[in-house]
Amino acid sequence: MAFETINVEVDDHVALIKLDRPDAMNALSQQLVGELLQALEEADANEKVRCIVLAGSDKAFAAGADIKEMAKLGFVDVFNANLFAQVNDRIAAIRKPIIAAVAGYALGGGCELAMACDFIIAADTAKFGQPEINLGVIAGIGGTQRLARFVGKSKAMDMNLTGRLMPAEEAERSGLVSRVVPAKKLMEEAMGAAQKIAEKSQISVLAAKEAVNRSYETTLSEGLRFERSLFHSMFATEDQKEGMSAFLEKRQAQFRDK
Ligand code: CO8
Repeated sequence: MAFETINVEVDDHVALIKLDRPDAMNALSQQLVGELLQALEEADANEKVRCIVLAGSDKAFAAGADIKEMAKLGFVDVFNANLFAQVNDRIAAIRKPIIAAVAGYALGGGCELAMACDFIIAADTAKFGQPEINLGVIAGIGGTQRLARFVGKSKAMDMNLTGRLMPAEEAERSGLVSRVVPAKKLMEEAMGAAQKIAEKSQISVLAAKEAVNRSYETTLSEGLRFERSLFHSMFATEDQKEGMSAFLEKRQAQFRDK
């Protein structure tokens, strides 16, 4: 199916999904959210794809849910439609890594979407925020929960209560993003990181993602047990033999995802 609000390209084992509503700062309309979830699921199911990069434009990763669409809704509408309820679950079910490449505004649902990815690489122009408080509502898909885990209570409260924007440099310092690069280098950096991931054994990539994500869902002792079981299971793979032999033989590993 051709998409109208996003663009998808698959090249060299990386699926690049770009949000594309330039007239609305990539606001997350229902159509865009539906297309995005479908594209993520198709990339996850595509054997050629080993890593996914999610990006917006130079001006905006996404300026949040579409306020024009939401303004007319009442409680019964959003409750019955279970508005945005699927977003977290369907993104969490994607097994391949998703890198958010953020330039410009990542606000409200845009910031939450970036946080639902596995890590965020930001341009020095990026601005993160949970400004829902200015609209008489609160964050709806993780802005009070994930943000507090990533940047701590004080900054999460500050952002959710005042609606202030956090610049890229502060976001890196606070642990919200993994790297900040000059805006013109953003896509090169994100695609380079995706290529690096694509070269690894997919078995260990999926296991590492699952293990890190488990740390946000469970106690430390349960998480450590989960990690150890996965670590032990890696020794049943051919890629473990290949990776360790290649190191000892001082050559590049040729992983076969077996
Ligand atoms: N929804 C709809 N349209 C938007 C949105 C939005 N969130 N953001 C910007 N636009 C539109 C503007 O209305 C404008 O359209 P038009 O030209 O037709 O008037 C166009 O984009 C350009 O915007 P501005 O003229 O405002 O551009 P500026 O450079 O002056 O400002 C800002 C850019 C700072 C991004 C500003 O547009 C802004 O503050 N936008 C709203 C940010 C916001 O409040 N976001 C939170 C929305 S609520 C939310 O996200 C709840 C999350 C629920 C979960 C979502 C899951 C997917």
